[in-house]
Amino acid sequence: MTIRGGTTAIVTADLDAWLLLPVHTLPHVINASNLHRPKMTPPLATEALVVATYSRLMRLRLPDGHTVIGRVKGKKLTPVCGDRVHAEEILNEPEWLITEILERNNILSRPNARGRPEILAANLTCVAVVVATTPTPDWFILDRYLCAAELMHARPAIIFNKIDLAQDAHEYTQVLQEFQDIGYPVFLCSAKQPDSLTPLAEFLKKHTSIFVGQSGVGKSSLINQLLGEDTQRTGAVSEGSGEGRHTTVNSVMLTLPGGGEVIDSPGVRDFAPAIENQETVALGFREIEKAAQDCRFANCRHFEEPGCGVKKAIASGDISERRYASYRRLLNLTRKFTVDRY
Ligand SMILES: Nc1nc2c(ncn2[C@@H]2O[C@H](COP(=O)(O)OP(=O)(O)OP(=O)(O)O)[C@@H](O)[C@H]2O)c(=O)[nH]1
Ligand SMILES: [Mg+2]
Ligand SMILES: [Zn+2]
Repeated sequence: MTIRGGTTAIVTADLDAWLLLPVHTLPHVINASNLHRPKMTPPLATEALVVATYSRLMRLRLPDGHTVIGRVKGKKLTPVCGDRVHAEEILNEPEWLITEILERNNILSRPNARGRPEILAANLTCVAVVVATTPTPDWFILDRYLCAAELMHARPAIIFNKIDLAQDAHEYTQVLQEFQDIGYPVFLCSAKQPDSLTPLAEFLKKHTSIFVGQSGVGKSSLINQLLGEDTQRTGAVSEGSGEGRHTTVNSVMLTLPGGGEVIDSPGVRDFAPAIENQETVALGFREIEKAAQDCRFANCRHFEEPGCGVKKAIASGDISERRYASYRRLLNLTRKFTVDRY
């Protein structure tokens, strides 16, 4: 603790600590590097990367690698983790001011309760969906994340975690094989067995990734193991419900020692991508999109239309019934959101 100008400021080189503090104390948390700037130096303005969000406060990484706390200017801007922003130093204040979000390459979003898209993260090259032996995998959620990744032109990947707990691996191999057959990389991992993470670490090197998935699947545990230190808090799965406890509450981007950036994100109960119109849904299911080239009608939705290439591919076993059911479910959901919105 340092007393400065009558206010108590927490000086922390490790800014992870500030995320754990109550909101009202956050404005007083400042970076040690700020303190050492001579008072009369004119304020800096620069591009910065949002590496953590906590309501209207963000942790920013400056081009020199230092991190500072940024506050968002006005009410309209809503930066998310992964955003590149324009930030300005505020004279005699510890925080920086975020004045602009620079153009995004892509966004990961989902509809909020009112059906409007809520942006979860930006500028990703990979969406890594984590599933595990516990809590029980929800394959439909996995399909929807893969769909979101396809639509935002990010590389989709599947991480199957807690293989140390798998009593009977065969239980999962069939469905995981299905994903592999349509070209999705599947990494079998255990956060308790560091050697199991070598192929995953190699893959993540090239990417700015986000780890997403149900609460309790081990997103934060995997990231800690990849980092080689316990940076992220983890929490046991509830014995009663078998569900995770939503331990991670905000998105944080971390740099992996072997290369690559990865965002740890809060676990979900459900997920659906925000999709503008029903025609777009098939683009998120790569094998359906491929088979649709053979449909007689260009606007075929692959329901009961005659001459449907997708139905043919299901009959011949080239497309799995489960994935097709998933497509139908997401189509219905998208209809609900797009109709309800107007
Ligand atoms: N046996 C075993 N336990 C694991 C493994 N990975 C994570 N766990 C445990 O699973 C529980 C949940 O792990 P977390 O890392 O907090 O899960 P999370 O996905 O980050 O959860 P949220 O932050 O709530 O979304 C913890 O008790 C971990 O110790 C694993 O590979 N094997
Ligand atoms: Mg977590
Ligand atoms: Zn069709």
